Amino acid sequence: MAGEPQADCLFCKIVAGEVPATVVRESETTLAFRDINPQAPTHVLVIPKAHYPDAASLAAAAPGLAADVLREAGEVAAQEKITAEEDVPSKGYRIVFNTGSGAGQTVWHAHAHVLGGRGLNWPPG
Ligand code: IU
Repeated sequence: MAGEPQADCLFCKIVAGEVPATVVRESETTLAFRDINPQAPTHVLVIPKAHYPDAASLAAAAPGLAADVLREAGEVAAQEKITAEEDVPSKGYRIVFNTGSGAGQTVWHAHAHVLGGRGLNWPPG
């Protein structure tokens, strides 16, 4: 059922405390932890505790929860001191939801990547 924990889901196991993670923030509905393979000085994943396979299905089924994830992504950026500063190229951050294997999604539990701490190129690879 939508939102229910999935036995074979890595991020559900992190939420359950069965797999370790370096948690940087937690709310009633979300968890934020450091990516094990960081692509920038700050690389934090923000997930809903409930299981939805990707961002679009999360937003469709539980829009309030999708908003919680986005708000927490902003709080992570503030906590990590990577929010935008005029004329400081290493400031500012990116929120990314890889969606589908062709776009790089490897874990089928919705997650926002919060990336920053260096200048970020556009377009992304
Ligand atoms: P993706 O957008 O689905 O590719 O993101 C999954 C991320 O989960 C990826 O950046 C991995 O490095 C990260 N990750 C993790 O943080 N901890 C883990 O145990 C595993 C993957 I497996």
